[in-house]
Amino acid sequence: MLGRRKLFAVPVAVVAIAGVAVGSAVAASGGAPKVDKIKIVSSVKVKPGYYIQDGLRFTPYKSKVKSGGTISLTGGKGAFNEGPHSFSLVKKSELPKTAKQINNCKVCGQIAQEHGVNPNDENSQPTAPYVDGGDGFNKPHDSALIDGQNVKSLKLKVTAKKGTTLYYMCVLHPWMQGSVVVK
Ligand SMILES: [Cu+2]
Repeated sequence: MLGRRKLFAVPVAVVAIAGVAVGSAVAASGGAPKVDKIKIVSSVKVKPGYYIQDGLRFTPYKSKVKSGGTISLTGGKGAFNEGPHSFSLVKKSELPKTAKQINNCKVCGQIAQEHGVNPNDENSQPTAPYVDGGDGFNKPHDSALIDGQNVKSLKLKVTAKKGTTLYYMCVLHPWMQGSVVVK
């Protein structure tokens, strides 16, 4: 079992989600929008004396969805062993690329705060499981939380225009990243 790594100011435990209702980010019923399935998977590789490699990630790394369609996010075995996750749109330039950027992920703290987490209070709870302005997933900082218990899966309506590439990450595990091309 992995210890929880403290990667930024907001403790992972803070993001326990209580009784989350399905919100405005969910695709409207009626019709059959194309669904893009993204899964959170977990794998750990250890080389004693050298390193532990955390293979927690979104898969596929790159995917496609129709504008107006839905991203379906679920977690596989072990996906929540290191706590909940966020699916957060960010600007491409905000994606951390180095260990230093992962350990000092500014956008991670910002998005956690947009979910209602108080960075100065370890017991602070997110008040907003969805941060999307009510208009679906179309811009940086649109974000949703998934914890594998209260929220076992997410269905996120993608309202970004055709031709857009959405870059996303988990603000709790900043190496978890991916992109979705909107067709
Ligand atoms: Cu995560």
